[in-house]
Amino acid sequence: MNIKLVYFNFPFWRAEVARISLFIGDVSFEDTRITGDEFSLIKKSGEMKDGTKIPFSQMPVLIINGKTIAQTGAIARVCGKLGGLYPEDIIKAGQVDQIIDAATDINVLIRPSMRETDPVKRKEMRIELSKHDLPRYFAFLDYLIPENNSNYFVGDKMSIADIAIWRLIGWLSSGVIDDIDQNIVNKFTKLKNLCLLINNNEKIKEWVSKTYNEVDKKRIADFEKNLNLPS
Ligand SMILES: N[C@@H](CCC(=O)N[C@@H](CS)C(=O)NCC(=O)O)C(=O)O
Repeated sequence: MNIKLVYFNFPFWRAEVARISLFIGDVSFEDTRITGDEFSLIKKSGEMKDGTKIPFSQMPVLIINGKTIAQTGAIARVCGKLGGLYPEDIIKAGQVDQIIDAATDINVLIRPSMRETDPVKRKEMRIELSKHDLPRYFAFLDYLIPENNSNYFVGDKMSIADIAIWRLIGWLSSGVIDDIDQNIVNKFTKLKNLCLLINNNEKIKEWVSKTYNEVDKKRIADFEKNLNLPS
């Protein structure tokens, strides 16, 4: 199988959930990282330089044996299946899907503040997100982690749901987005423990050490420090 994952050169959850699933499953793939200029061309033409069609002109895309698949959730499921991080059981699969869709919802909540150019308005939006919208979603997510010893969202095994939320929260708490509280997850005990569990997974550590630049490695280390602060 010929697999290529196309995204930008940073560890955002939309791409990481797919990259890490393939890495953990030992599935060989081309980890293609495009520049802003290459993306501008894609947006104009709807395709890559080699003629590969990019549906919706958005990233990420997965190209398997020459066929393109867009949309983060669809890509996460395909890579999760290939990497053994997506349950076969139909109910468990639905439980994983609801978390991936929630990650998308959270992303959609944050997007307007990313596009706001007025710094005063942007700050107000971020304060509102930190106070209300994000804690509301985190409380839902925290509630969905069962009270058992595994601490994963579904069953007793890491899935794409855990990786997506770990990376999304890691990004939100990394300080990259001004005015979002870096300790925002700390009072949600199960969610915080989930993030610690994934941060300390040996394969995740290997991936971080292999592919993250020094700035992103430091962000992961700071994330760990913040997660270890008292709730
Ligand atoms: N619905 C898409 C949204 C993907 C998305 O918004 N990707 C961003 C990059 S993180 C993008 O391509 N933005 C440019 C645009 O929408 O024009 C998905 O779930 O994958």
